[in-house]
Amino acid sequence: MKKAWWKEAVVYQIYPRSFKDSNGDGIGDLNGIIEKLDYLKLLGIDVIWLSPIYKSPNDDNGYDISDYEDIMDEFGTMEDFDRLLKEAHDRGIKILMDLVVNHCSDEHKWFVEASSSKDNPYRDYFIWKDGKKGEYPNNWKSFFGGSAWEYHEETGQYYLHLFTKKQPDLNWENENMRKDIYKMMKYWLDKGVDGFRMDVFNMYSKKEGFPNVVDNPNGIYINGPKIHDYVKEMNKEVFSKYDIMTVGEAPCVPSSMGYLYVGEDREELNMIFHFDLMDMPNDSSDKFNKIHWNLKDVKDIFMRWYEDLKDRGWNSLFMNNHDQPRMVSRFGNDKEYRVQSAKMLATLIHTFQGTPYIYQGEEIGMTNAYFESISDYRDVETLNYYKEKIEEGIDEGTLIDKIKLTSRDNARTPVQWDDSENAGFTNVTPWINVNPNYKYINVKKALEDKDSIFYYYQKLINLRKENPVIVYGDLNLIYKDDKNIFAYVRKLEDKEILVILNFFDKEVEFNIPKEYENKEFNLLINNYEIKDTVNNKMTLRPYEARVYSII
Ligand code: ISL
Ligand code: CA
Repeated sequence: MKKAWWKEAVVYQIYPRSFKDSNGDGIGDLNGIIEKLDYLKLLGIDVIWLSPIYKSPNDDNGYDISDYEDIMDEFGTMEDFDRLLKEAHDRGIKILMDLVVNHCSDEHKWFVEASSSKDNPYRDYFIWKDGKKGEYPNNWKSFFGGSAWEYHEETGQYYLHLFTKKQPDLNWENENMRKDIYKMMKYWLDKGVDGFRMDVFNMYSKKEGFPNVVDNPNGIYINGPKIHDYVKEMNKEVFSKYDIMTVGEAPCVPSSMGYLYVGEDREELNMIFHFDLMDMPNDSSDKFNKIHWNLKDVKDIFMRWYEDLKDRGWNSLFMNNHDQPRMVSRFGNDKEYRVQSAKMLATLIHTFQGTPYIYQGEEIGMTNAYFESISDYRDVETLNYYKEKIEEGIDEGTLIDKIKLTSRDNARTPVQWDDSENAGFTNVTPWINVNPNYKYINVKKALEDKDSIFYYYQKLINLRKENPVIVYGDLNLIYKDDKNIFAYVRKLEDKEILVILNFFDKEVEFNIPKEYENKEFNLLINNYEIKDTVNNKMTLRPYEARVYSII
C-alpha cells in the first residue's frame, strides 16, 4: 500500500456558522476558529475541513456562493482568513476548503450577467432551456423540493437548479467556465490551502438531451456521461500541480463505482464520501422517513467499500456531518449510554481502514437537538419540506416527529463550549438555538474529566499515529453474521490488532477465534475499565469497545 500524508491524517470538519462567535453577533466566524486552534491541536487532528466561508447570501448557509474569492461578511475578512491559515499551519494543522462548483448563487456576477440577456457572454455558464408548451423542460426534481427548473420572466427561459432556486447549476460543458473555476482553485492553493472537499462533484455532468428521469437520476445528472473527463481535467490542470488532498462528496455512488473516482492509477480524487451508510434504509422517496438500520447492513457496507477499494484506492470514514443527524443519536444511544456508545462508534471510525472524519462537537458526544417547534428550525431543506407537506395536508405533529430525527439542523446547533448561557458560543442570541443539554455536555466539562469522550478521541488519534497497522494494515472481519458484535483483525507484516465492538445496550459473549486462542493480548484502548485478563471467552458490557494488539 502506497503511503500518503492524507491516509495518515485525521480530519476535523468545522461548520463555521456554529463553531465559535468571536464578536457578539450570534454567528460563528473565522476569529472564533482561531481562538480554538489550540483546542483542536490538543485533540490531535491534522486537517480542518472548513465548510464554505465565501461571500454568500446564505440561502443554504454558504453553499450558495456569490464570490468565490472573497469572505462571507459575517465570518470576517480575507486578512482574518490569511491569519487563520497561518495560525493553523504554525500548529501543523492543514486546511481543506469546501469547493462548491456544481452551482453558485443567483447573486454571483456570472448569473447576474447571464440573466441580463440571452446573448450575454455568460449566458452559457448556466443551463437554460425553453419550456415545453408552458411546462417545465423535463421532470427533474430539486433535492430541496419542487421542480429543478425555475422560469426566468425577463428572458423567457428556465434555468436548472438541482438545489434551491438561488443555487443555479453551472454549465460544465462550457470551457471558459471550467477555466474560471480552475483559476479560482489556484488562487486558494497559491495562498497555501491544502486541498478541497468537493461538494456534490458527481453532479457536474448532465446527460445530453436532458431526458426525463425514469427510475433514478444515475447516469443522467448523477455520475453523468462526462464526469470522469471533468475530474481528470481538473486533476491535470490543478491538483497534479500541488501536494494536496482531495475528497469528493459523492451521493449515489455504489462501491463498485468507487474505484473509478479514487483508483490510485485513475488520476482523479484521493477519496470520496459515499452515502451508503447515511442513506439507510434506502428510501429515496422521503428522506425524512425514520432512520432504521441493522448491524448486518452496517458491516456489509463497511466491508464492501473496504474490499472494492483494497490495495487500489482509499476510503473516507464518517458517521455524521453538517447534513446528517448526530452519530451518537443515530447509531449509538444518546441517553443512558451516551458516553460508552460515542466512544464505541469512534473506535470503529478510527480503527477501520480509511481516513477518519470528525464532525465538530462529535468529540464531546453532542446529540441531536430534537427541536419540537418548526420555529426553531433554520435549514432551507427542512423548511421547504415542512411547507410542502403541510400543503399536502399532513399534520404538524407527524411532520415534527420525522424532522426531529432527520433534520440537518440536528447537527448545526452551536458547539457547546461551557455551561454558561448560550454554551459559551456567543454572548447574544445565537442564529440557531443551543441544544439545552449544554449544561452537562460541553467542552469545559470534557476537559476536566479524564474519562471523557474527548480524551478517548485524543487517545484513538494517538494510537493511529503510533501504529501504522491501523492506517495501512489489511482487515479481516470476524463473526460476519453476529448480530450484535462488529469485530475485525488488522494486520501489517507481523503486527496484528483485534477490534471488538458491542453495538447494543445488552451484554454479549465474545469468543476469541480459535486461531488466536494461545496468543497474548495487550489492551490498547477500551471504553470501560477492564479488570479481568483476557480469557478465550469474554462478556462485553453495553456498547463496550476493546482494541488489543495480539502478540
Ligand atoms: O443533505 C442531504 C440530505 O439531507 C443531501 O442530500 C445533500 O443535499 C447532498 O449530500 C448534497 O450536500 C451538499 O450540497 C448541498 C448542501 O446543501 C449541503 O450542505 C452539502 O453538503 C448543496 O450545495
Ligand atoms: Ca460572529
